[in-house]
Amino acid sequence: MNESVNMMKPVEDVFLVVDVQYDFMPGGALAVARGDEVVPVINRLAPAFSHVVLTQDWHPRSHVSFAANHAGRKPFETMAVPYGEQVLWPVHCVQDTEGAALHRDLHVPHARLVVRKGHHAHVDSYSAFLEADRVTPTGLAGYLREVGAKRVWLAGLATDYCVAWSALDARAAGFEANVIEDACRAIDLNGSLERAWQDISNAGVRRVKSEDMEARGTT
Ligand code: VGL
Ligand code: ZN
Repeated sequence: MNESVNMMKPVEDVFLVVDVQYDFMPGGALAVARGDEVVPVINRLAPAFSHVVLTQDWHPRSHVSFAANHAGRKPFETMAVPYGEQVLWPVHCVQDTEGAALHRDLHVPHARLVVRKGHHAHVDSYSAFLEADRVTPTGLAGYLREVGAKRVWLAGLATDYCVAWSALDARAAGFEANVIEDACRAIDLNGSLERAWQDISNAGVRRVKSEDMEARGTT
């Protein structure tokens, strides 16, 4: 137990640690600049939560979001798909590959649940709650309600994609949502980070810093 961090209420606060996977680390297939820096921050915060949920981006090799699966398309272009505009990414987080593994230095032995998302070949899922078709649930909202969660604290990768979408959907599902900004790093593609912070604040998601949580005992 890290004594600089006060215990939060046992069931109401959930730490949601998003996609701390090798493909999002420097040198990975879809590298996020300084993505590895989130690991020690998350490790420091995690003991304050009795309830931690991890997510893992977990795609089949045939996934719709991979540029390589569309003739003539390149990574970071967008493409119209039945549920809207899809950013085309380098092949990343393929199920059961080393790139999809959680960072070995992530130390959250008490995490109770790992939500794997993006497993349908034809639908992406940035959000830990709802797939990109905006109708298919992952089951996380139901799980959190059933265990009595009220507030979700988000960290991980990437701020402007999976963290932001998860925060917005947490809020839409009726949870209070807080993004811990220094426990996240962004991809920042064509202004996506600025847009994500805008959307986050418009939706009533709070933006917090880990040092403030530690100083105030969080909530
Ligand atoms: C992510 C792009 C594609 C993320 C996942 O974890 O933010 N971004 N797949
Ligand atoms: Zn992905």
